[in-house]
Amino acid sequence: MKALAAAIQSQSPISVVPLHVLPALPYSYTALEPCIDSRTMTLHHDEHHAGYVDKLNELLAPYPVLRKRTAHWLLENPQSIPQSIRTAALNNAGGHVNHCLFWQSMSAPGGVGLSGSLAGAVNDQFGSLEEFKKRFEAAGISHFATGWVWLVVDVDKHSNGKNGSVLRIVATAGHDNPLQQGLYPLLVNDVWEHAYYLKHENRRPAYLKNWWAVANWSNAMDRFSRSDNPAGAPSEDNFPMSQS
Ligand code: MN3
Repeated sequence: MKALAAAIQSQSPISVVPLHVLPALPYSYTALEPCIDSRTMTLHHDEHHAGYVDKLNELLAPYPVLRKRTAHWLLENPQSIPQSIRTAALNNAGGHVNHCLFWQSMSAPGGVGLSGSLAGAVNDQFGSLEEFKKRFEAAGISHFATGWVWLVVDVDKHSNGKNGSVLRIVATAGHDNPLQQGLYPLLVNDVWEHAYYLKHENRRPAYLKNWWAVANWSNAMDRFSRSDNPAGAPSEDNFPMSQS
């Protein structure tokens, strides 16, 4: 706060105020138990996610123009990032964006089930919800090393009314995000070891299977309903990822 006060006093640009912020979890650290333990949630949010936010702010500090851009924008405009920081900025912007959606992709056990148009699309694409879950788990199990597994919608096909083939399961490495491939994410699970190792140790398949108890279908259905906008799906949610 001292630095901020000094900047205001000297009428310096607001560059001392970090743009990207760590949002609070939308539930308590214990809310996802017994599926995900509170110690894992605490470390994952307060240390891992916070670290990506801090590092992103630090990397962008010397670049006033880039500092004004959202993390989503950075992911979708990599060529605008100086080469010297590009890889690190994308990794940390992705870490920020992906974890924000991950927190929103979960809710306390016993939440609403899949229904409506997304249920129809899942049945069209995968045959049944159970078959979709199997394939999603398989994608997470077979993904080598660190990464994420996603249910995404092909926005172009969706907006053209081709409902039979709009959904896909994709896995991404590191902190890559499907937005970088023109795909809009609906639901994501984190398959980095830090997401499950304290409870499940090396048993990633058990983590993936248990995770359905906390999958937030309500959020996925809401995102699906917004993803057929011909102008393109909104790339940033109403989640406080950055200073307004
Ligand atoms: Mn993580």
